[in-house]
Amino acid sequence: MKIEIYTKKYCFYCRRAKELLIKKSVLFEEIVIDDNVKLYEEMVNRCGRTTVPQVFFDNEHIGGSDDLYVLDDQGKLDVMLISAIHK
Ligand SMILES: N[C@@H](CCC(=O)N[C@@H](CS)C(=O)NCC(=O)O)C(=O)O
Repeated sequence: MKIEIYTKKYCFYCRRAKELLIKKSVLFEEIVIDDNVKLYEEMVNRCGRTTVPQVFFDNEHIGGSDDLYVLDDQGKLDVMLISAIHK
């Protein structure tokens, strides 16, 4: 599964989201947008949100950091990651 995360350098929520993905031992592509308007617009076009981080699993919008942690608390994140391995 392709995991992408749009981030900015000095962003607490981005760090938090990445920490969770690292804890899950999954590889992800980090797209650092900072002042890159093109990448920012790409992110907004893909999910309609303007804050970072924004996470995508196989092009599907998963959400921001809080969303990721909610999925984890519900046990759904592990299910998504494990089922992707067995696809
Ligand atoms: N609830 C969101 C909060 C994300 C958030 O507030 N991110 C800040 C940066 S740490 C942001 O994007 N602010 C608007 C901006 O930088 O343009 C989440 O968990 O992802």
